[in-house]
Amino acid sequence: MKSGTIMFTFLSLAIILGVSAFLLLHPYQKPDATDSSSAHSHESENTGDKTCTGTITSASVLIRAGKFFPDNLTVNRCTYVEIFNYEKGESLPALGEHDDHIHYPGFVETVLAPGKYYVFQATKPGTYLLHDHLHDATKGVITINP
Ligand SMILES: [Cu+2]
Repeated sequence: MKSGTIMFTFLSLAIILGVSAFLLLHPYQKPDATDSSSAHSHESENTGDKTCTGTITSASVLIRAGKFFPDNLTVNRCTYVEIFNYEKGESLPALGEHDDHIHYPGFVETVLAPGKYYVFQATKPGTYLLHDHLHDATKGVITINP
């Protein structure tokens, strides 16, 4: 009788876990199913051509000794680009020429303390200059493939 009770308890737990897992996983399929890519096409003129789906990839750029490493980075569209401040002082990564910054969709100019990083998703293809606004001699180039 006791082992029967234990078996029943285990089976109940297994069913609860199974249902929970199903309920947890199920909602994640909804955004894809209800994805209306045409609804926002006019508004998203400035935020890249298409939504980003599929595998998440990332790439890193370091600011160190007054330089970007690499100083010329090429990534595929939708890549998450991490900009690390490995300087001893603050940095302020910005896109475009110094004092004539480009407003890239989703890119927020952020002061980085030493050891901090900033991440943005490269949604809009093109070739952009990259500089440290606090040290405008620190320059690089980032190319985002279509
Ligand atoms: Cu600047």
